[in-house]
Amino acid sequence: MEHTHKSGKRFLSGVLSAAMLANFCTVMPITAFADDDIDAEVQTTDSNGHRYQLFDTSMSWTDAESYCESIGGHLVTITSAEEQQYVIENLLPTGTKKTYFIGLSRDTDTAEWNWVTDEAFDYTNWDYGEPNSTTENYVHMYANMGNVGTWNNTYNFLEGDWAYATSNCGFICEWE
Ligand SMILES: [Ca+2]
Repeated sequence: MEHTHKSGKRFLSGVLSAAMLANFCTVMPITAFADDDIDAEVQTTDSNGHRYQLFDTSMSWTDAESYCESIGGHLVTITSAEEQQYVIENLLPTGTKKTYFIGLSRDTDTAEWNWVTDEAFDYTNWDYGEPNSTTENYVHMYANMGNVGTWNNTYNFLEGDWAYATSNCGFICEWE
């Protein structure tokens, strides 16, 4: 994968025009994102040996989860107060987005909240009054707005540039 990507870069720089390259990136955002975006220098490791990386990039919840999986991880799952505090102290201060997707979503058939890893859902850190809607089936965490670190249920993707829009939402990947 890495080798293919690097040869691809040489091919692109050597042959394609800048306009074509721009088009390539627009059409294939996740592929162009590339697995060498894993950055060992910005990753942090908690006491359980799990690694985390915050991405100040906006995409739908499902695309963010696919992206984390494409680089060997998953959207962050927060299963204890200790892990929540770790994310608040070590990850959120490094980002500029208002909110960050976490790996929690609701099964619309069972109405149950599930972590992407199928870990037990017995720790929660919902903001006051959340989850507040039966149609908001994905979860992000407040970072640079609201009660920092608390969770809000939202939509997979929300257009626009208002506070709750996906354009103001990044995501956090975790590796076991
Ligand atoms: Ca909500």
